[in-house]
Amino acid sequence: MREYRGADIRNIAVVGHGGSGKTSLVDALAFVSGSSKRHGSIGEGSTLTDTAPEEVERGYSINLGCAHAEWQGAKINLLDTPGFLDFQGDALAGLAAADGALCVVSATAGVEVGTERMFREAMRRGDPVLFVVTMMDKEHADFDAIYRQLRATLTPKIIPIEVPVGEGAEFHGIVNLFDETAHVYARGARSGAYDEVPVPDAVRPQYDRYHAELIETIAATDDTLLERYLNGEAIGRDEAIAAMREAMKRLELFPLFCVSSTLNYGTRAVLSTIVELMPNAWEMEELHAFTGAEGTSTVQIHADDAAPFAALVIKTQSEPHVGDVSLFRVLSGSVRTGDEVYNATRDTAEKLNHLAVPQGRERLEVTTLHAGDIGCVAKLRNTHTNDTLSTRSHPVRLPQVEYPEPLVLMAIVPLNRVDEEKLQAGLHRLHDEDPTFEVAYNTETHETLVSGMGERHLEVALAKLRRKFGVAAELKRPRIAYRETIRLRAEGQGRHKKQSGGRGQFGDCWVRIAPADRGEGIRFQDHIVGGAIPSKFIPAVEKGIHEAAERGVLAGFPLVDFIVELYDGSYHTVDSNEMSFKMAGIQAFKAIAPKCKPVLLEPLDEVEIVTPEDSLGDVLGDLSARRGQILGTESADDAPGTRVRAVVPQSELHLYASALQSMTHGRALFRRHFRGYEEMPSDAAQRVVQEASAREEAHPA
Ligand SMILES: Nc1nc2c(ncn2[C@@H]2O[C@H](COP(=O)(O)OP(=O)(O)O)[C@@H](O)[C@H]2O)c(=O)[nH]1
Ligand SMILES: [Mg+2]
Repeated sequence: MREYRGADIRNIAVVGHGGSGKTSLVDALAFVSGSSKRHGSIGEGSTLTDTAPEEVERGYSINLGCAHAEWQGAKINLLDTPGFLDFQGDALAGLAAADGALCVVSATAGVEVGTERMFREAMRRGDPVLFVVTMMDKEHADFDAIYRQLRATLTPKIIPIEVPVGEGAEFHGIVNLFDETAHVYARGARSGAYDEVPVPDAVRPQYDRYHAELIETIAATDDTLLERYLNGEAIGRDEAIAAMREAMKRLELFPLFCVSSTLNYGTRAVLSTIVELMPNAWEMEELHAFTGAEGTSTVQIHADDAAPFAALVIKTQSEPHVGDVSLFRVLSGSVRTGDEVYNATRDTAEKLNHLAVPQGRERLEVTTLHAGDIGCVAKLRNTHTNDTLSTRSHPVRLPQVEYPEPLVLMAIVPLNRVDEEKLQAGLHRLHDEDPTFEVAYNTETHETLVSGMGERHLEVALAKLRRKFGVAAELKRPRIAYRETIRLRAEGQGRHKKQSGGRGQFGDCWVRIAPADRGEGIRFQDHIVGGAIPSKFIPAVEKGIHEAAERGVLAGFPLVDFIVELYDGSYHTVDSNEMSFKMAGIQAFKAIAPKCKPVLLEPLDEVEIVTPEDSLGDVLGDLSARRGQILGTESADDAPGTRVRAVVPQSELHLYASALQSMTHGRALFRRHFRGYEEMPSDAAQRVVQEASAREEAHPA
């Protein structure tokens, strides 16, 4: 592999809805450039970038994949991203590592949720976008219709720079609107080779219309060009291209293409256009990175070979027999194979043995990588997704990819109890690879909880656990960490007395229990006067009450938010000890708490939803069926639709993300976070109490 410098590198994220043809396009582009030797297919599981068994089996992308196409003296790094929302973490990482996006739209499905979402994300990042209509060979493919739909739903700044010759089964070429030539493909050949011919008569009217529109649109982005255009002067190809390139950087124009990846028609034109119109790696916007361990000051990062080395790890992935493979983008400086670098995020030294560039799963070894390039390396010791690699002499931490918070929560248990430790280790490795997959332990319900972007995400995590870490596990509906509290004040005695042969046990206390504010926990007050209980035994009473409260009185959940006043008691000089007073504390709690009108508390989340207008009624109705309390609705500013904020019991939110997506056809945005505990309505509480006593009967403690 040749050495490439930033000016000859293009980093392109291929984004769009799941199933729109991204992986097939990446494969076709690498193949038609000659950089990949075979033309893979999804059906055969032989594409460059869908190589994990989980991807081959399911037929869709899960992990960020990276391949490259060497074309016209440049190297195009293609970051193939997963389209499903469940795996959007990797799609966001792909966008973050690229300087521009290729937004893929299927000629038959058109604009879908994932198209919109990824286009908006690219806009937010300020990245230029090329649109590609794929699957032009499929029945009912309709380029004009897709073009109109794109303009109507995404932006009117989309403009075709080529048009198809034929559509569906008749698709056999493209006409380039800049060059006034057509590429016509021999039927059945899939090599990507074509004949260059004059614009066929059948396409002439379409050519004239689109050509005029293109030139007028480009002229409108530049005052001098516009003046000449209005004076009726011709605008040459090169100046039109130059103006388009600048307009793309300002997000004022988005060119549109069409291809068939299966037949390899139109793919070379996509490569040439990427080289010609997309920014090179040296044009990257300046970044600010934190210096030193405290990260108090920042330093500018330029794509400059002479600057100190700094690279962001976009993705790590552990593979059986290979170990961890880290994919990274060099943002400044260059690096040579065998170099020792410094992971400033974790304060560890790492050695870059066998530096390589990825071609799908294959790694092609290189001696040097320059600023702006994307490379990979295996077997780093302690480097994970989103870490920065730099040098000991110039340690920096680069801005990290911001991942969305997980939306779906499940409990996980190993099928075989002896695998518990392996399960924990595997789960933490999965989190290191994929920050949108989180692991936690709930000390109240004693469950290991995993959370992710959707059910599919968690199911794939199970499959990875089994394959990579040899643990079979299952997902369960998580238990809700209910709590109990009291509504009334009461008092009473706890007395523990035992006389069995030798030394006896004696503890006696008088206690008052009263409600406290939500979130106060247990507040213990010692009001003993005159040494009715010696002070050394008082902590034992408190301990006993805590222990008893932990077991609750209604349904076995910890009882919280109350004040305990210890106001009297008695002791025995010989028989009293700490144990006896702890027992007395337990007795006191058991005797008094039931008289205090105990009630159940349930955990509530605050949820924030952005829903399209036409689903608002359904979303609100569903929230109230879930005992949700609407806090407010307003029109959203960051996405089309209405923002709804509500407080909903956690027990009603199980798999809510999935329900919401099916209610809104995948167009809703959703966030949740823990809000606090509130008293449960009595009918709902009744059910929880009944379930608890049924559990108690089945498995007595
Ligand atoms: N006929 C036809 N099918 C295609 C084309 N590109 C992709 N496909 C098929 O569309 C499906 C989805 O493609 P894939 O590349 O996995 O889409 P992705 O999810 O966006 O990566 C697969 O079954 C592909 O074989 C194309 O140009 N023509
Ligand atoms: Mg894919």
